[in-house]
Amino acid sequence: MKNLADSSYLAHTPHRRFNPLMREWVLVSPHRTQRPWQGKIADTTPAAALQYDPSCYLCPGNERARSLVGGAVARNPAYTSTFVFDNDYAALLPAAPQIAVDEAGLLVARAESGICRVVCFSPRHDLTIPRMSLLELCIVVDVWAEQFASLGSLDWVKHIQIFENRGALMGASNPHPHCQIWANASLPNIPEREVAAQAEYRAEKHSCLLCDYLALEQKRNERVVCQNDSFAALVPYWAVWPFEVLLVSKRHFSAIDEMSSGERDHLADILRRVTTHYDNLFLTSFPYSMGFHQRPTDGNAHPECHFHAHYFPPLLRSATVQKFMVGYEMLAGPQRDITPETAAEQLRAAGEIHYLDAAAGPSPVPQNSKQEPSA
Ligand code: H2U
Ligand code: ZN
Repeated sequence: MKNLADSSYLAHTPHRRFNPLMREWVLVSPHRTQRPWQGKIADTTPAAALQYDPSCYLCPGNERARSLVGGAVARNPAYTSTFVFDNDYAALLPAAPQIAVDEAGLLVARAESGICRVVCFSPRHDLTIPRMSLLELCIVVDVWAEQFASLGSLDWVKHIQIFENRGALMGASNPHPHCQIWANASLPNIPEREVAAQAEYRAEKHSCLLCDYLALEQKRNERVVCQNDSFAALVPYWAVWPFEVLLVSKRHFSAIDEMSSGERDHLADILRRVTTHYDNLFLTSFPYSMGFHQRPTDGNAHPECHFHAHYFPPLLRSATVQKFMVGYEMLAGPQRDITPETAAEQLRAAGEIHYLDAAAGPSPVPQNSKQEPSA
């Protein structure tokens, strides 16, 4: 049998890779990358042009859209930094009526309560994470930490999902920089699987799955895109999306409320750097869905949980050619063409000076910007 850890061999032959967090396989078909493409050309995601858009329901001072849950239409305050509000179209409501349906184990339903919020990262309509200053991003990280702590302190809230959809291709409803937070009373499917996998790994090996994985990745140094003192961003060995990134904390902790102030600054730094690599790859405002995976807020310590974030971007080989999760993926399992090693190499080569700054020539260090921590 070939040494399957040898990625030069894996670069030319179809194979399966195992995702130990989800405990599922991904099919890798690197020999397919040259196939012709006459399919859909996706719309690019241009950067928003206006600093303030009078028709944007997230811009400061503007009216929001009409609420589904009734009541007057809200107006945003003239906010000057990060701004959080309860989602007017919340997918979950705090006091869901009690429901328990079970007919023969086939028609099964349960009540689900929750709180949904929207976080505007900046009053500026035209910014995105790679275009914000480190200081502005540190404030966003602080707000996430506050939200995690306050929502998590509610005794019925068992899980908090912070996530960002960026770009129309990923379903973002508005280019204004924002994310969502959904807190709910039960553990959703994907965190449930990841927590179970981490718990089983810990029980069996008396160590942490992501600590061990990160140590391996740092030793091999094939898939790391960028890192600072507290975080590493890498294309995971088992990536499904072409340019998927896993952001892993270097220290073992289970959630954002355990981070030191230095780690919060480093999180802001790495978020900006990862998204700059992304924008630079195809010289576009790179679409993605990203989110953090943290310990469930069920009152248990969850020492098995290791703080991390996933970036799932849809683009495949240019700003206009995307990967579709259809056919085999819908009916059988995930599949990718370019290897994670090639994807990491391309992302690294895309560099850390944002292409819009590079085009503008050398610029002075922006005010409000902190020094980047050493890599
Ligand atoms: P997305 O771009 O990821 O869809 O997030 C925007 C959220 O903003 C979305 O969940 C909410 C939508 O329900 N929203 C409001 O709460 N109020 C509004 O006036 C419009 C949009
Ligand atoms: Zn706006």
